[in-house]
Amino acid sequence: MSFLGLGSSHAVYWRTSSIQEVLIEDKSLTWRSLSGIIDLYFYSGPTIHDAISQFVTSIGTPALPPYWALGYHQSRWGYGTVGELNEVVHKFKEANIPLETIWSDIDYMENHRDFTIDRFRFPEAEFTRFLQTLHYNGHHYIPIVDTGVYAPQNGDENYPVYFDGLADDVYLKNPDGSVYIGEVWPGPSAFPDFFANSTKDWWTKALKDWYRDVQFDGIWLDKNEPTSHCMGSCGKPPTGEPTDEYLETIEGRGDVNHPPYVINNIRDEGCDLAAHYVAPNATHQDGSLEFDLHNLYGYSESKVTYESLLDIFPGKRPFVLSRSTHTGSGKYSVHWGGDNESKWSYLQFSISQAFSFGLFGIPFFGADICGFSGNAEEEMCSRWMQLGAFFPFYRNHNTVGTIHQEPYCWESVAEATRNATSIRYSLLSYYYTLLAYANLKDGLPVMRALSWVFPGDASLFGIDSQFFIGDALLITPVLEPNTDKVEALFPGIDAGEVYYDWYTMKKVSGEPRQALDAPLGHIPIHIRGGNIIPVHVPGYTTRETKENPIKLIVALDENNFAEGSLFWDDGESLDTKDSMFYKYRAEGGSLFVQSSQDEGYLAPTIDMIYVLGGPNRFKEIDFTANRDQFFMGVISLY
Ligand code: NBV
Repeated sequence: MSFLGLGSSHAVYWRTSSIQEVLIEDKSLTWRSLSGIIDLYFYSGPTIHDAISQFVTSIGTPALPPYWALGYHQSRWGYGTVGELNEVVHKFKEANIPLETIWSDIDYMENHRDFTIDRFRFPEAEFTRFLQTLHYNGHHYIPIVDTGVYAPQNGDENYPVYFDGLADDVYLKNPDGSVYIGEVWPGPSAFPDFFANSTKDWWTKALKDWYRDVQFDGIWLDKNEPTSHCMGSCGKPPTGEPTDEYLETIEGRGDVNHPPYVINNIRDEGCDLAAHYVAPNATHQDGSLEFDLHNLYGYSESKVTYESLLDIFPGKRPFVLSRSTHTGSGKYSVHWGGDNESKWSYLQFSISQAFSFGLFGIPFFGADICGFSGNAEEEMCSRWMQLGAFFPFYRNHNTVGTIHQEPYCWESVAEATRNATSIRYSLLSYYYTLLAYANLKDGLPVMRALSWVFPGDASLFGIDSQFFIGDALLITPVLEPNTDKVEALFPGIDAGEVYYDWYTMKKVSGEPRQALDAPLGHIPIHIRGGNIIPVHVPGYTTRETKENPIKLIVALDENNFAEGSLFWDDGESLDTKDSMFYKYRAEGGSLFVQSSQDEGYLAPTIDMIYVLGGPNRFKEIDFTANRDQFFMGVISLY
């Protein structure tokens, strides 16, 4: 896809899956495409939020993830045994750092083959017990699944997944009609054609059979560009003549692996398009070339996996994390900013990356916190764990061979993580509500650039060092080493906007640009007047948190007005007909609470209201004494 740009009031989208390159020059941007048509869409705005919403609702709004997916995720390439996974879970508990989901990278596989388990390192009884206890305690488990399916070439028939796929004719082919065999971790590997009709049933069966042994809660799709470590069909080069069908398809197109114009493929000095990925001349079942469909591979795999998970968990929202995405992927998968480095520059970059994926309709985004490659350093990891706590997807992941970087590895990082996570968990229902709005209504990103929220202020256009969560929370992370101050912008404060400090609940006074105290372990957060935010007392898991009563933060603006909402359901059903939208409005000294329907999932009682601003400057209204009376209707605030 090509999202060509976002003006102050419009967006332009080039709908294409073709191979492209973008030239960034001083005063110009040039998009070059190797094939296809120029199919342009203009979204007229008039505001930036309107333009984003018009684009995302036209490509399909992002799926609502299950509530638990908002919890903290821990991953590492290198958790090599079930004992090690167990130890990590325990260490989180000991350090009192909330852990929701533990992930497995390719380490659990037998010889790196999909849908297998290395029974030496993950013995059946021990692994099953581990997963049962994990689930009993309200945690979740997500394993990786790679795209390349081991394709035995030497008479080794002991891998039914491959042979079932062969029988069902699910793999990409060579021009001569033989199966395209590239190379990935397991050695010779075939690549499922997720556009082929037969593939979904085969993939679902493989996942279903495997689920009997591994009770996963979601699936992590990797290497689905699709990556292959060698040039072309190296595992078994084709020996036959191209089929008539293939010759017909490429008629007039020449050698699709080496088109006359070469894009700058950074994976290969010679810019060979077949390098590092499945080659462009691989064909799909309907005769289409990988040349034309390459950019849709991750999308098609995410869609099929999403549908397979629906089969395994009927009626429940699937959770799929995908490395490769395309326009519309947000309907089926979420995404991470992976293979980054343990460097401050990547911590900084993750913010603009999140903005981009929000624009692309994938608001549930997070980077590999503390960095994927290289050794994480304490101060950076502390700042990153705090920054990452405010991204929709909150996962620490790193590569094999580097030092461990779980937050409990350093006391200062543990402390910083406890602080930030307790704020995040108190806000889980606020994040969930924003995601529900994105899914059911407007498609808007959760993490928002300052310039989107204040489109009239041109000075904010390049700002990616701060961000809003929804329109209500302003996050000002520290992005540099050796400092205990951070510069914050308070947009519009000189024109009547009101901001309150999250920690003191006091109104901010002064200029739009201010230096804030930010010692290690502290991340400045401000609430923008005009908003009502539902919060919970944080629990150790999302399940515990969600059961806790609601507290409302009513942050009044300069006219003593505020509004907000809460989306409520069971946190997992695909069907949202029983879900509720609660609307809150503070006006003229009263708070009005309404629900979208009379029956459905009832939210917990409201046990406290914090009124920020207004004649009292700060007031607490305590309902803890009559907690079981769900509060609805009108109440006086001052
Ligand atoms: O499966 C190993 C890694 C994974 O940890 C990472 O998150 C992915 O982006 N994977 C890439 C393949 C190896 C890359 C060097």
